[in-house]
Amino acid sequence: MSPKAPIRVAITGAAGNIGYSLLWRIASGNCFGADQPIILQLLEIPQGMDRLQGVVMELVDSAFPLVHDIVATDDAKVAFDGVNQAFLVGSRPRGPGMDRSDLVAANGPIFVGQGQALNAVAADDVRIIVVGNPCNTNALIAQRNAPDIPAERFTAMTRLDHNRAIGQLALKGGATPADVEGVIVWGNHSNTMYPDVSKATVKGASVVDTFDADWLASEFHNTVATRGGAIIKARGASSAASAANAALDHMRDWWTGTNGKPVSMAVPSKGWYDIPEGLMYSVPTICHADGTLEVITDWELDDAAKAKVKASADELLKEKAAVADLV
Ligand code: NAX
Repeated sequence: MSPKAPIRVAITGAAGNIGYSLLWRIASGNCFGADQPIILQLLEIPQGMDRLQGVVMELVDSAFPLVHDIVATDDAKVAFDGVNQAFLVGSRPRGPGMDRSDLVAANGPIFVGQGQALNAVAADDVRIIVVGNPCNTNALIAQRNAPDIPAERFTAMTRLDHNRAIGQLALKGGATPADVEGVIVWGNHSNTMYPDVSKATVKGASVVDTFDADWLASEFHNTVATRGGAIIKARGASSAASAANAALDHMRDWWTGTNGKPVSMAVPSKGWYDIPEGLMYSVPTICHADGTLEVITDWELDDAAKAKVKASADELLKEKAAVADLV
């Protein structure tokens, strides 16, 4: 069989903490397969270019057989030229005294420019994950500024929340993550997210039937929703390797398919579950091997779950209103 042609993979914020974990996993074939050559197209802001050059030197020194070329640039149109897979990681972190709406307003313009650049130069088959926070609304902004790219090619990352939920259930249940199935995180990547275990199983047994209901309602939910802050407190730095791992899981599943199993992905709502149309909202999503994403639209939600789904949608509506001029 003749070797595969390289695909172009863009990573923004490539000199940052998540980039530093993500790049090595992508370059070693963990995302797109051990036989899929890649061209890395790395974007930074001008102040990040020295750090990025250091990262490129280390990538060269890693001598990855799959890496056919590395582009390092501070120009989004160069980074996204012909790109097939885009990881939008770079954004401004939350500074002292900034609340969520300040963060939305500070980062919005970045995603206007990146959406426009993707629209102008990306490959026809481009697939995009937004990791940079607030990722759901940033993804919405990029998508609205890329009218020629089908909306469903834009997604935002809730996979870290999904993986955190699996990790907690495995720990509590004396199981491994592979034993945990059917967990879905709904909504915004924020503490309004809803980690739904109504259909989850551990070693085949229903979580709702076999786990302590109080633990599920309080400690489990809080641990998943506030894990990012707990990691900053313990480590003195925000989650980076686990975030990179989650981005990889999200894009690898989209690349290979999930064999009919749903995973958590924020995708543009079509109005299912009364989630306002267009919001980037995390829902149970099956990835098909042909690259299409299928949202499960008949998942049963009780009244309490519906209220949580609505609360997260309401938060996203507020974020959208804060950037109304950009979408
Ligand atoms: P870092 O501050 O280490 O790195 C971010 C990098 O992005 C920096 O090198 C910076 O120069 C660059 N950058 C900033 N603006 C840019 C632009 N316009 N174009 C290109 N590059 C730009 O942050 P890191 O720890 O890597 O986190 C990156 C983003 O991921 C943050 O927004 C963070 O909040 C978000 N996260 C999202 C998660 C999720 O689950 N969706 C979880 C982890 C993480 O908190």
